[in-house]
Amino acid sequence: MEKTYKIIVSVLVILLVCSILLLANMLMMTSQSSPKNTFNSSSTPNDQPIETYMTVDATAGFQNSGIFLKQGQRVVLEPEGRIHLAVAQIYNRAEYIKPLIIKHSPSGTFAENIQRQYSQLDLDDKSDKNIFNRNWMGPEGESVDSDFLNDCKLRTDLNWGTLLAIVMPKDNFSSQTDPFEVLKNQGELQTGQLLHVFKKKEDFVADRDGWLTFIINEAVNSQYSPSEKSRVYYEALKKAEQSLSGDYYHKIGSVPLVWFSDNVGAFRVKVTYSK
Ligand SMILES: [Ca+2]
Repeated sequence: MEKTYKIIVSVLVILLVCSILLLANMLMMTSQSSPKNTFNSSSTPNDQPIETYMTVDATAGFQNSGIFLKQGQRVVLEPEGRIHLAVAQIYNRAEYIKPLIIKHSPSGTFAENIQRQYSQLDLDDKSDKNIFNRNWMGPEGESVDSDFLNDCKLRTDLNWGTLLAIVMPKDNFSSQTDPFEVLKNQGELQTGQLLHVFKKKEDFVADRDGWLTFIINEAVNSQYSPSEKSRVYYEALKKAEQSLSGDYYHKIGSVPLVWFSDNVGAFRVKVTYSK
């Protein structure tokens, strides 16, 4: 009887040891596979780069993409599209195309009445109504001289119309706010911190936490501009605005962004980033 009891106890002990070993083995396997499973289930979606598109209007000031970046975060920017900074010149050019074709075609190509119809335009007259030296441009902008606005550009060292990007710490501005006032209210950011996006830019790194924001390089009249001319033009236009206050047919609109108001077109920017 005692022998039988010992055998039963021994079998139970063996079963207990086997159970413990089996349980330990299962726990070890679980602990080894756990990080892999966690990695697969939670980090893969975050590792997928996010692709989104932002339209940058040529007529607006700073435009917030709504993308919040952490300092040091890398973003790929791919711009495309065309803008024009002087819409009147588009009409001027269109007016001259037919007269120029007629003028440079062999005589007899066009009937007398057609020639008379288009002969009144005069290229020797260099008034604003006849000039068309500015063109549609891509994000690299256009290198042309302005008769009195060169010093008023946001980035005076870059082409007119160049696409510019910056990270704004606060989102308390609109696309209609004076761009120099926006920079001042963001903690005295400088125009030199506006980075150009000529073409696909793979080395854009957020230099602070904030909102990815775009604007084109255009002249601004502002009391906050480092350019004296920009401040003088701002005051002059404010006075002009007052003098026209009773004039229903003549409105200046936004004084800081008045040079944006005759722009047309937009850039589309593909933004690729990871959360
Ligand atoms: Ca303009």
